[in-house]
Amino acid sequence: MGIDMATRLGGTQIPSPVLTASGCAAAGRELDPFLDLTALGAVVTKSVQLRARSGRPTPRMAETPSGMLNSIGLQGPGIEAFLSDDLPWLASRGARAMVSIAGGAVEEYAELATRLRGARGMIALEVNISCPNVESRGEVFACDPAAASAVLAAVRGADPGVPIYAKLSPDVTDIASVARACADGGADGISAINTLLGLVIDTETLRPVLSAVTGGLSGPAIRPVALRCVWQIHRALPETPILGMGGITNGAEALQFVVAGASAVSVGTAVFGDPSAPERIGRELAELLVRKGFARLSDAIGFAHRSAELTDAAGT
Ligand code: RRO
Repeated sequence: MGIDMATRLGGTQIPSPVLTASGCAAAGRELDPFLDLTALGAVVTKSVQLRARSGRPTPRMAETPSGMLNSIGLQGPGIEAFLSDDLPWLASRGARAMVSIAGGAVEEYAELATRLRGARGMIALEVNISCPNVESRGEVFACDPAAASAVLAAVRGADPGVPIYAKLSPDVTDIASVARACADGGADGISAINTLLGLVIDTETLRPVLSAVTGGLSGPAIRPVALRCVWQIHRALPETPILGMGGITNGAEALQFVVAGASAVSVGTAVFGDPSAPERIGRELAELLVRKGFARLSDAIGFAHRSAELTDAAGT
């Protein structure tokens, strides 16, 4: 329809600003029957660790008003199987992969980045330093700027050869300072946000629904929080690209993230109800941008910040 929807993940150009969100479609196979994976900006894969992991005991998902709570606990095949099976499958489909990595120690992130160096089909790394379901809940790297920076510096030092995004948690007092620490450590971009730590109690059993007690809240319930985080990060670091996510279900909601400062968006929880959602949202976003008179997606990034009447005080 004549609008240029191309954008960049760090230095890498992608044809669409809509990506999947890590953890909501494993390594993309589940979505393949429902949409054209190659039409997405990228498939963001479930966070992979050095070793295979079965995750937390069930129940590990619960419905919430306008959202869901999960405590999957980093279930996954481990980096070896990921490299021999998942990533080659995505590459054989012609899909671009943004590979999410997670670890329990700085050195594990560095080793993962080293193992992934030069992997076919990988166009970016998302460094997940914000999983709320780690065994030691108090030790989320993204809740401490120095720890976050150390992980990003280690990944940068491993030189994976692709843009590196740091995935942040909203469960902090000042997300902009964590984003700045990640950029200083070597992140090319910021993914915002991971889930918020939440709790649901069953009023029959009077016990937490999730076996892990707490879990990560996602879906439309968290969208205003996510949007506020993108806004604050863009204001603090206007040159740093942001992959925005949190409860996006349609093009208008994606547009909110773009004008708040995101150069691309991830769609996660929405795919459970509508597996073709990322493709539909890309179409709807393009239509809306045309209706608003934009010739290029890139002209809309951060547009809401340019309004003359916004003062610095109002913008933070
Ligand atoms: O696997 C999980 O339980 C999980 C991860 Br790694 C994450 O980053 N965010 C989330 O809500 N769940």
